[in-house]
Amino acid sequence: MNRNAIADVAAHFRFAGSLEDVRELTSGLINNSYRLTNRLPDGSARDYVLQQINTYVFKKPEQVMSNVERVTDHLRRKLTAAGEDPARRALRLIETVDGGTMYRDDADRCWRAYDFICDAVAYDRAGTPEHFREAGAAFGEFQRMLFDFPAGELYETIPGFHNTRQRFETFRQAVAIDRAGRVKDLAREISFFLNREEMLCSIVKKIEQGELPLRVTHNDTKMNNVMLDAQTGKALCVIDLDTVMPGSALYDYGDAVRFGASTAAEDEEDLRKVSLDMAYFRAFTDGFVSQVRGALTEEEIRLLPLGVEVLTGELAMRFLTDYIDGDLYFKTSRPDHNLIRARAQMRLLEDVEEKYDALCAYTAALADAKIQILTKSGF
Ligand code: GN1
Ligand code: MG
Repeated sequence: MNRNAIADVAAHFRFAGSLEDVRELTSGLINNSYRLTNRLPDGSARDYVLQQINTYVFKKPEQVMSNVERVTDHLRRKLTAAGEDPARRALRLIETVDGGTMYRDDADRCWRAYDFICDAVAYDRAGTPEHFREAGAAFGEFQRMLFDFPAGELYETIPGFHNTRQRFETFRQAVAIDRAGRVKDLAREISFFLNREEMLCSIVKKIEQGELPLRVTHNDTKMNNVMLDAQTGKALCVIDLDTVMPGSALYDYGDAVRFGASTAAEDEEDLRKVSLDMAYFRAFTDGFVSQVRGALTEEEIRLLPLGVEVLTGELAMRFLTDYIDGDLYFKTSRPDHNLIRARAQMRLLEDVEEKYDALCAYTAALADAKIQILTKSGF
């Protein structure tokens, strides 16, 4: 959208100062995001993020906003109680001129705005394992701070988002309908998923059987959804709260490792470059577990690697489903983009499968360490 159209939307929010600059932020695959720079009367600048919520993906944007309001309020209260300044540590929504948090324009587009977190960076890929440890700590802290939030009170903004059984149904339907006439070339890819159905549905099954508890989860824990302080490299804040919902801690952990510990981009075409980097895996796991000890059960910590397998396979299948549907869901920048993404995630899953025993040995040791610590402090 052009600057004037954005300025019209911005006029519906209680921003300080007057609009000076608009830049599009392009890293997300779902919403359209813009960074606004406003000039204040005293000459200083103030930055905001203005986002158009993708209502193809989020059918009930009011429910998204209700979740975001409640979760950010909770985080702000927690941080304040812990003696921290929440300004750069939790997202803050900007009120609309009507006193709400979302503006619906004449074309039925839905908009919301946040303070922009300044002097902070979000990486598409962690530059060092240390950065990734910070991301692990940020998502772990997020999980811990929301430990006492009533998960059942949140709306399910995308029903069945990580319900892989439901995802399989959608996948099968897409294959049967073959809307874009692409199925004929995809026999190998399709059987890849059908051969892994049991593994991919195992978290859902454990939740149903009461082996895994429901928690407040972020559900989109890519490294670029964590803001790090540009100077210190320390984690500040988790962003993109649209998919905060009840879910399993394994989802958040698994999706983060899938994205951040991969040696290649999510849409790498050269599959020889795609693998799971063990140093990054260990770093994230250390950061995450350091924050969630006591909040997660020992069994959850032990099972974390299952989250990596399931979430990698799930996203691979989502990309392939969208390719079969003719690219309706994810933004793409070339005709076979979703197929390339699917293949990269399939390759990554194969590598995770090869390393699975090593991943489990690592989290099992951390889970055991927890018992020791608790026993010691019990004396
Ligand atoms: C989407 O919003 P964004 O671009 O961070 C998607 C995630 C996928 C991710 C893959 C609501 O995330 O589930 O893992 O793309 N979000 C939604 O890059 O579907
Ligand atoms: Mg997102």
